[in-house]
Amino acid sequence: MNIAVIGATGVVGRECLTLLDSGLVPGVDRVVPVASGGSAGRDLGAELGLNLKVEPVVALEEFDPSTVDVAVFSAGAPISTAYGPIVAAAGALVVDNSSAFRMDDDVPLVVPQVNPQALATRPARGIVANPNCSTIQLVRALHPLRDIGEIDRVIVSSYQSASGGGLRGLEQLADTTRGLLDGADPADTTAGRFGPPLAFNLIPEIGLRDDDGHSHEERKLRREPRKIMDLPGLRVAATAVRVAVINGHSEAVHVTFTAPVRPEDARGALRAAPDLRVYGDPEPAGSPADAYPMPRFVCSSPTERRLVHVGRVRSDPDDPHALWMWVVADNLTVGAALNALQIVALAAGMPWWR
Ligand code: 11C
Repeated sequence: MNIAVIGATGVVGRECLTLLDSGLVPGVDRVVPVASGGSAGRDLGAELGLNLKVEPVVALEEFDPSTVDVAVFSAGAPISTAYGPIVAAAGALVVDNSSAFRMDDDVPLVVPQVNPQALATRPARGIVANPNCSTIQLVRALHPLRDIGEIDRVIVSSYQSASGGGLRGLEQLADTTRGLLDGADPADTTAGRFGPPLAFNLIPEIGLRDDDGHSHEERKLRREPRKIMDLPGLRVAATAVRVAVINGHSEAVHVTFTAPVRPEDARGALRAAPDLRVYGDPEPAGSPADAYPMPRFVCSSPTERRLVHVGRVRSDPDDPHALWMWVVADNLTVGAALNALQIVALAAGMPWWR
């Protein structure tokens, strides 16, 4: 398989190269990193210390899509909108990490652990959409709960890290943190990647607000799970918040079922799900990092970074039909690069794969 990574110098593109290096997708012969012209010729394999043979970076304008079988796009919605259909028309399967095509009826929106059947036939437009990072970890935790009852309503509050804003987001957090520790004025509201400074702060708005006051991230958290889980009428409401965490998104999730449920049954269903780690009762906590998932610990272990972590599964004291849970995952890995490459691996195992 010849695979191109579009946006290879960004945080998700680099994560894709690192995961390819680990052998996540079997049978990869050739890796073509593609980025803006300013990065052309860079040796990302050497920069990232990879064993995988990665070709020098190709400028997007010079990229020949007819030479690859798959192109993973992680360069933002405008680039995907402009180049995705061209690359698909040249015969490559496009796996798109942006929001450009996610809600299009003829583009499957896929989380391999949840709706692999969406790839049973080759996507009509040659494009598969990778969901938003906060959606992926949410549906990975919700889907197993369908074994214990019918889900009626979900209310989620997200605590999203700076890396969700890419390299510029990470820089803004680092710069504003350093500035405050060096004595900068905490009342300074100079706009940056996230609008207000993120250091020692949180910002309760991610993406543009609509007329009803919901942000773009909140709309994604409502619409995407409905499509992936094939539950068009599922009631979902979200509050998405950017927090001063380097990497790893966290979510407080309240799930209401149509009949009474028990936390122990929910934990059992979650434990049976693939690539998901469940914390707490009845397992004793060995260290603070084993008591419940926290982004700092989840994202500092190469193995934990590949899992969805669920803790604090508990009943709603006022509603026997409802549960609370706390869900953490690495947004660059589980929430982006890993899911995209698992889509590639799933597609490559399908009868329609050439
Ligand atoms: C964030 N979820 O944390 C965003 C990043 O639609 O793929 C990913 C945006 C997307 O800001």
